[in-house]
Amino acid sequence: MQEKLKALAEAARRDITVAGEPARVEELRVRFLGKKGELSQVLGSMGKLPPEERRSLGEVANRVKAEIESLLAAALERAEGAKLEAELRGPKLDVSLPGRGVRPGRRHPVSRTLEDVVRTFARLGFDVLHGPEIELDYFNFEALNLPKDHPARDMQDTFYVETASLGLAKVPGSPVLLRTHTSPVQVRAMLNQKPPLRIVVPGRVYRRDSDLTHTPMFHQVEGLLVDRDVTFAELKGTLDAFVKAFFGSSTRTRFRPSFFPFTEPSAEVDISCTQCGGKGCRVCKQTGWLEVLGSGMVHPNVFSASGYDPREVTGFAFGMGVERLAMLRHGIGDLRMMFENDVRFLEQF
Ligand code: 2NM
Repeated sequence: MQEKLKALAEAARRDITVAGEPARVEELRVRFLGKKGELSQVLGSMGKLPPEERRSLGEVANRVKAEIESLLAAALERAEGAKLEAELRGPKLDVSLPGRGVRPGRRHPVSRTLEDVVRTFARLGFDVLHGPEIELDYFNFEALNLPKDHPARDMQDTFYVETASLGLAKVPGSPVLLRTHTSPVQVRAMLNQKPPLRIVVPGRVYRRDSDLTHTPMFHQVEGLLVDRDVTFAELKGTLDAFVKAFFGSSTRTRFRPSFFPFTEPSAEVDISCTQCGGKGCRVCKQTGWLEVLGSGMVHPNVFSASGYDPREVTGFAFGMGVERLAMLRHGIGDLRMMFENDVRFLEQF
């Protein structure tokens, strides 16, 4: 029996001192000290021994048990320390890697273009004005000389707001809609301040239009200059100065007759192609020209509806689409990219 205990102690020292993991230490505790372990087995057969031998054997067994317990405790501490160190050193966390840093964001190409247009007109002496995107039919259409049967006023082309559900049913007379252009802000400006007036109005506008080249929301910058004796020559000079400042000093302009209900006469403004300089290419469809602005002399009816006397003042107005300008400027071929918010697209500007 004594021999068996010595052999047991020997085996325990040999195996426990080399146990490397906490799970292995637990396995050895069960093997040596568990209910059905090796020590229990030796002690189980002690019953048959005479009392004296039993006592001396008991002392030896207690010493062996105490030694195994302390071996296990030491092994467990060692194994857990090693495990923790392995985790800290392991591939999960490399504390020596350089940080990833925070990449700065940037303005959307549409916002940047809009700000550049506004800044250019600010340098020409224009004030910047903003107004509501939810408008009265009166300011958006009626005051701008758009007759009741004009196609732009159709349900198909304009987003009307259901005023009843908003508790706005008592707005006197005028339906409510999402503005289709920023011109209503200019009407509000004329109603609010006396001439002379020199303003640009940037902002979002809404039209029921959605295909390859149209989105239901887009951005416009419109401008208005009113004073005594303003002529078409000043319209041409101002827009030519804008185009040269914005697209480059070698850019040329061309004015073509056109029609808008709120201006008379009206003109489309083309610029020499930013891509080929006017020789003809894919971007300008071989014409050498790109259409970028609408313009004209403010219609007398617009002045009358806005509280200005058309016998005392004249003025010119103009408007442009910001998405289109941004696309021309950066050679972007697909309008939809402007609205997808894909960082791989956005971080190029
Ligand atoms: C355009 C083209 C021509 C325009 C007219 C006015 C107002 F309010 F003064 F009557 N604002 N903007 C105008 C004129 C806008 O955009 C293509």
